[in-house]
This record gives sequence, C-alpha cells and structure tokens, in this order.
Amino acid sequence: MKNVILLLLLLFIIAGCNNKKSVNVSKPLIVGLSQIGNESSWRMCNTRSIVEAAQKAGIRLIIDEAQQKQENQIKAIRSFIVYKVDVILLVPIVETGWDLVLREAKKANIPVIIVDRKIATSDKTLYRGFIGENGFEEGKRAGEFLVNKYKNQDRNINIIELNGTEKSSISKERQLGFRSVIEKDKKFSVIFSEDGDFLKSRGKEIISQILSYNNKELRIGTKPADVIFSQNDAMTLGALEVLDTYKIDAGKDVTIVSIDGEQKAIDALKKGQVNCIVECNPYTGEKLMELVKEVCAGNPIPECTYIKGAVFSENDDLLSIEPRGY
Ligand code: GYE
Repeated sequence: MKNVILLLLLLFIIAGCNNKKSVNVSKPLIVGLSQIGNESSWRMCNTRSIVEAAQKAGIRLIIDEAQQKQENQIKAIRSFIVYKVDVILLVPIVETGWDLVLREAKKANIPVIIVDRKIATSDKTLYRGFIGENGFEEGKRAGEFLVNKYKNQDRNINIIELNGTEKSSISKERQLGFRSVIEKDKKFSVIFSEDGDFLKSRGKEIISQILSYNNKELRIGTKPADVIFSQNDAMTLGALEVLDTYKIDAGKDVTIVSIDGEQKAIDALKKGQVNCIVECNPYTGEKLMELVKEVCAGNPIPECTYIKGAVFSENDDLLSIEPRGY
C-alpha cells in the first residue's frame, strides 16, 4: 500500500512538472514593438530583422508603425500596456517626451527596452537598457574620412550638412561626432546645415533649393560647396538625383559622405559618385531577442549595447563588399 502511494505521488510530481513545462511552451512571450515608420530602406530592413528574429525565437511580436509621429508611438505603448504584453520595445523618434507613458508601463510592471535611438530622461529606471548604434562614433568616422582626404590641401573646405530628424538623439549625436572632428581643423567649415528628416524626398528638395537659388551652382552665398555630408543614404540618394540633373559630377566636383550602407548607396560608391559611407547596421533583431529573453527571465541587461559597423570608402577594395540585403 505504502509503495502504491509513493508511486502515485511520484506520478503526480512528474505530471506536475510536465504540466508546468507545457504551459510555458504553449504560452510564447508577447512583445510590442513601437517602430517609427518606413522613412528609409534602413528602417524597413531593421523592422524585417526584428520580425525574423522574433519568429526564430518563438516570440509573438506585435508591431505598430507610427508614421513618424511621436503621438502615435505614445498611443501604441498605451495599447501594449492594455494588452499586457511581456516586454515593450520602443524606437523613439525623438529624444524627449517619453517619461509619462514610460511611467505608466513601469506601473503596469512591463519592462521597456529602448531600441536604435536614445531617450533623454532623468529617471533611468523607466527602461531596462538601450540597444542601437553609436551615433557620435558614426559622425566622427565621417569627419575622419574628410580630414584624411583633404590632409594635403591647403585651402578652405566648405561643407553642406544634411541632418536627420530634428530632435532625434541619432541626428544630434551624428552631428556632434562629425563636428568634434572637423572643428579641430580650421580649413573645414559647415556653410549650410538643414534637417532632412532622413527622407530621400528631403535630400532632393534641400539640394535642389540650393541649386535653383544659386543659378545652378552648388554654393552658399559666394562660398562653393566642396562636400555634402548626409546623415543617411536615403537623403544622399535624393541629393545624387538632383546633382545628376544639374550635371554636377558627384564624387568628383563635390565629395559625398553618407551613413547607413544600403545597396543603392554602395552601388553609387562603386561608381565613384559617393566617396565614403559609414556603415550603420540595421540587423539588430537577434541581439534584441536575446535581450528580451534576459529581461523576461528577470535578469538585468547592459545599460547600453552598441551595434558595430564598418566604414566603406573610395580607399578600399570595393569588390569585397558583400551584398547588403537591403
Ligand atoms: O540611419 C536612417 C533611419 O535611426 C539609425 O534612421 C537610424 C537612422 C538611419 O531612417 O536611415
């Protein structure tokens, strides 16, 4: 009798363990991603990378694309809270204005990971960690390319700067990094700087305004532009289209420096129309899912995880660049 009871008890324990396991397996993690929108090929590739990595990890991903509006992102986060997702991933279009909604997430006990761009907040407990690129480093590398390219030239080098989205951390960082390098060398000056929102259409618009205002010459006042530094490939590709219409030889008459590394820009680099591209890697999905799992397991994650990138330039063996996939 005693043995039978023991056996029953054992079976009960085993069944209990199995049960627990199957409950976990049948309930995948649910993650809400508030993505900015579709402003560039980089962004679309980034979303794809996150979707594929979630699928691979067996994580259910709910995506909201905010069409470049912070208020849509805030609404999305609120709906993720109502839905009681396990983790919220936020790609913040701009740096500030998140505290209130992130406090709501914290109150609901839903951990938040900040992705790709940073937020400015005095309360670091509102999110678990950040994963994305080091914009300051990217800007610095763009500046270093120019310093090196013009090292033997004793003349003024005038730069037109196309920035990304106003008030975004990434645009600020890239500009600060870039300027921290070129400002050390007196021959460089930024003669024009405007926000192009990371959009191809804006890159096109800004450069065509300059050209039509200046009688088809790429200059600001009396200063001819030697360089266009564009903070992403989408704006660069827009600028290239306009330069081509005006028969300005991009890559020769004007040096073009860009950031990202999408295929079309790499092709332009190979053709000599672009001089340098600082890579910004959009394939962040897998690393991100690792962080999601850590957070769900109750483990801390690093405050900041940077994704590394290369620099592709006219000084390199361009044939060795692998297809970019976007
Ligand atoms: O460079 C650009 C995109 O935030 C790093 O946003 C990202 C930038 C990327 O639209 O192409």
